[in-house]
Amino acid sequence: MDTEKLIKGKIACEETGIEIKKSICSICNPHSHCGLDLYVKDGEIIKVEGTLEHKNSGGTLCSKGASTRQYVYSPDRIKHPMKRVGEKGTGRFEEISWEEAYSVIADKFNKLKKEEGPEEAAFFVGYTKWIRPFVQRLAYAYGSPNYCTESCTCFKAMYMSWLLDYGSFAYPDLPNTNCLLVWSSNPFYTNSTQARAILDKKENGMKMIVVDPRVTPMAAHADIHLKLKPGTDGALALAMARVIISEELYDKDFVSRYVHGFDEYREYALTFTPEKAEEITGVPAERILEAARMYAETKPAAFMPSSAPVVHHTNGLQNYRAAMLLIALTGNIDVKGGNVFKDTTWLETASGFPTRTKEYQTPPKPLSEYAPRLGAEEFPVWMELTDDAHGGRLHGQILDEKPYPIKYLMAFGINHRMWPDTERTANALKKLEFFVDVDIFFTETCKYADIVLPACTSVERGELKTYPNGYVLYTTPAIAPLYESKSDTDVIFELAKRLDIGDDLMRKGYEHNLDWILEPSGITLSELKGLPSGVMAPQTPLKFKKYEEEGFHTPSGKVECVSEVIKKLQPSCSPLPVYKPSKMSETAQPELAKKYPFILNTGSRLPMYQHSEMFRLPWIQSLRPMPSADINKDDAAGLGVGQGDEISISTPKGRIKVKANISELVQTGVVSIYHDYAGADVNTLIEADYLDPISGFPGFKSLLCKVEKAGGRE
Ligand SMILES: Nc1nc2c(c(=O)[nH]1)N[C@H]1C(S)=C(S)[C@@H](COP(=O)(O)OP(=O)(O)OC[C@H]3O[C@@H](n4cnc5c(=O)[nH]c(N)nc54)[C@H](O)[C@@H]3O)O[C@H]1N2
Ligand SMILES: Nc1nc2c(c(=O)[nH]1)N[C@H]1C(S)=C(S)[C@@H](COP(=O)(O)OP(=O)(O)OC[C@H]3O[C@@H](n4cnc5c(=O)[nH]c(N)nc54)[C@H](O)[C@@H]3O)O[C@H]1N2
Ligand code: SF4
Ligand SMILES: [Mo]
Repeated sequence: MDTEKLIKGKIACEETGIEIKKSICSICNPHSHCGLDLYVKDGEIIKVEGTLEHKNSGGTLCSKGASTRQYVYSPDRIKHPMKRVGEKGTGRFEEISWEEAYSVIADKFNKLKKEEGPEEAAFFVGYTKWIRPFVQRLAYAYGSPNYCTESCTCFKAMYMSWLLDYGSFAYPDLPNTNCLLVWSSNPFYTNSTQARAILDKKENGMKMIVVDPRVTPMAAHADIHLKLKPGTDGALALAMARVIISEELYDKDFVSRYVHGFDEYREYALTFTPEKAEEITGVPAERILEAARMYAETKPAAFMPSSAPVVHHTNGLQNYRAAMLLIALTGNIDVKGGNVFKDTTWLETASGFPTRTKEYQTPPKPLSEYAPRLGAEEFPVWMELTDDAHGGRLHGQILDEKPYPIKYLMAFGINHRMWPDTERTANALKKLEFFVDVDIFFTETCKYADIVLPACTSVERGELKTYPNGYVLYTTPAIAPLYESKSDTDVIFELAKRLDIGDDLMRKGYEHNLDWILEPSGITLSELKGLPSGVMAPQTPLKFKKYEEEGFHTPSGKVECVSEVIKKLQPSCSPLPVYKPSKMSETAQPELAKKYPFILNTGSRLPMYQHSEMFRLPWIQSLRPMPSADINKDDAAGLGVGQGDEISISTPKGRIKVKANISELVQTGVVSIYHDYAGADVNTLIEADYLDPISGFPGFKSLLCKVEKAGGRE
């Protein structure tokens, strides 16, 4: 065949000079991170396919991954290091060299440390997770306890619920379970490789209960769908507990030996009759009974949580604690096919082999010897259970300077729309004396920075990836970093050389650090580099019922229905997993609900979006009108709203206008909207202090709003 035809057909072979390079898409959930086959010619990606031999994604890609070329070659890419020359927020920047950028940053940070104190600098990492241990170590070595991440609105509150109840995170043992209780997760949109595994299990007879206010692909596959009102999870869980206790379906032996505070919990749970729960949650009592029986009677059963939706409520942490206690009640903890304890390998992923990640992240001196972390006073339970600062307090402390000012911020991918009260966040960023933002794209948040640095994408860098099933790989750049961009790790390890940190390990560079972390696993980076499609790492065999020897890692050594940590550190909150309606709900504020009768549920994931990142891509734009919100067809009819009509959504704090997407998937009385739309940012409608008092997580997923027809159809 002639070469021209082969090139036109994008055939990879010697004649065409087209090579297939292996990489990963790191756009969404780190547990997905699908394999990419990139067809590269003359240093340019000309075609994208999924990697067939990738153990988890098996050749599939979603709309986001399929848009990789638009992502990588986006005109919004930051091309050079830049310094701000105009007013903050106006976006006037001037190109500078990397050398100038590094020396300005190093001089400033070293001076701050010497003259005012390293704690006045905060370090932040946004959704991107792959660099977190390095940034955390850099911050601690520099002397600042204020390393914080986007996980102040994600994952950590769920993790805290596990720690309070069980002392450790307990993973659902999906491969071995016969019944999966999915407490709000929709992996078909958010973690596609997990959805594949669940479909396989369903085909083999696994039962599935899904707790979700909306009809989702996951709910559609469920044997029982508990379609509750947003934020009422605690009441539903307690009613299920009541059924399990009163019908004597609970594991009496386990409970009597290993559960702390059971009598108080039982007494409280017994007040949640299925009928009362029906009134609160909207789930028919009969369905609650059915679900409780199915979960308690099918052995073994596993509980599948999610990082976000349940804890995005003002009573979110306690609601999740209540749901998680169903596991102990039925004796499904630390047993095969139930929820099992596994040590994390790398980046919060338990891949079944040991590494030195924890040691790597441990500060050189106890955290108690540093200045108080962000949120130390407001969120004592967080401080006890986690080792980072509370990013939800970042803007507050920049603005109010209590107990001391935060003047500098070194951020890797910060999006000021991710927190409630966007304007306040922007004002805090404006107030900073020195703000460095490292991002792939020139975002609106970059406009508040003093120095902006161009990061490259996952296909332009080398990255260690470990998956929950023990699959591990190390990517090598498929193309050289575009323009003057660099890998985040180049920036971090260059700063490690230039900052006054005294950390010999960090000075040895990125790859040396990774090898140090991997050392106990016996896997080396050079080995991984020779295996571009990755390898299944040998697994440390799981031991079950470890509690028989070592108890649970809680203060009482048992599963805690009554949390001794809450009792001691936050006595204003109940140590029991009590149910309270959302602070802004019809039950809590009936007068307000007359004026704002809808429940506003924000941020439920859509398959084509990833927070603030994808709106800029033409293929993605073509998939759904932007901005838009889902509203039930009956509500739409009541408001006289047709498909695509403009509606306004308002709260006492503000108003946005979006297009109506009429849907039967969302229940009546609820309006569901994605976050991060620049022209219709739902976080401008939420007060900064609308938070869960224990976790400090924002109540993103239930507040009151008004919906009106705004006029004009497209
Ligand atoms: N495509 C895509 N994938 C993503 C992301 C993305 O932005 N886009 N983001 C990633 C991130 S950061 C996260 S945290 C995960 C989230 O992953 P998931 O938790 O799987 O996704 P969500 O859509 O946030 O929430 C799951 C379900 O919770 C339901 N829900 C909403 N409110 C409530 C409630 O009050 N109670 C209960 N029980 N359920 C509720 C929603 O209807 C939704 O169907 O997804 C990750 N993956
Ligand atoms: N109303 C409402 N608000 C929410 C939520 C909700 O459900 N409702 N969800 C919350 C949750 S769970 C989460 S996780 C957060 C989302 O967390 P965010 O951190 O807001 O997520 P992104 O917008 O994906 O990423 C932030 C920035 O990181 C940049 N970035 C991406 N990859 C890289 C990289 O490799 N290196 C560098 N340096 N930068 C990179 C992106 O370009 C972007 O500017 O939003 C939270 N906010
Ligand atoms: S599911 Fe889509 S966005 Fe997520 S890693 Fe896979 S291809 Fe990328
Ligand atoms: Mo998240």
